[in-house]
Amino acid sequence: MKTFSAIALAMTMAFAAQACTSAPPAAEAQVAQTQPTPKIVIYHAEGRRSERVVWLCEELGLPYELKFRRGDVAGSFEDIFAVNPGMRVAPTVFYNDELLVESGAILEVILDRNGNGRLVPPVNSADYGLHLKFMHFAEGTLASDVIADYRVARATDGKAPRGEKETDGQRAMRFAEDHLAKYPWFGGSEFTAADIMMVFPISYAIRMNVADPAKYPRIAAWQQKVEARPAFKRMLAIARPDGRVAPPPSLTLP
Ligand SMILES: N[C@@H](CCC(=O)N[C@@H](CS)C(=O)NCC(=O)O)C(=O)O
Repeated sequence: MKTFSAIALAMTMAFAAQACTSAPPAAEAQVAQTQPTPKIVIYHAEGRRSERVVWLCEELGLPYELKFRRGDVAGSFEDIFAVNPGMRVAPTVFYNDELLVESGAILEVILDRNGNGRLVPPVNSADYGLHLKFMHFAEGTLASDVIADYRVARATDGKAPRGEKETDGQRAMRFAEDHLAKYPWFGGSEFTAADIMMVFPISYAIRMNVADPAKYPRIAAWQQKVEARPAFKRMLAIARPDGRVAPPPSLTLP
């Protein structure tokens, strides 16, 4: 099985070398004090939700091993099936010997055990409720509604929905846009793991033409901010080195 290890990449790519060692020393020391550094193995497919776990580890400066077949999404999924036959899904993650699925839950496990308070607002703050809302909204509402819109369109005329009546996915995008009128980040005043969760369904909605980007200028500005983060760029270089591989086709614009 051909695999790619973030650690191996870090040895050969100058910027990746920075990637795996770029957390502030103080933060790394804190992680070491709270929990022993785990062995995290991320089963990944390029352009898929497993990028969230890579990005989180990069933000936290946690070491991880990344397994995927470069340029071969179907092959990457075969490797996932071999270790997780009950649920062939990306991300599939081993945290030491625990097999984890469901990206939001995986992020929460890592944050609870090794985050040392980073990327989550204090539990008693007003931001905490916002953060948790969008941690769950990302998959529970936005991703499911946007993907349902996409599938309905693909099963019918293949056209981007651009009628006056909002689709469920567009309604969810508007809800996110309205939130950003009041707060700079999905978790309130600071960048949190909720922002990591929101990137996939938002970029899917825009890329697949489910939603018209002109209607969501705050989302567009937020996307620029998150994509400018050094940890996001490191994630792209490591987990999506050749850009998107085998992306599904976008809906046809009118
Ligand atoms: N809610 C799950 C969704 C995971 C999911 O559906 N992942 C996609 C890739 S983005 C997948 O593995 N699809 C199966 C396939 O393409 O065969 C999560 O957030 O982890």
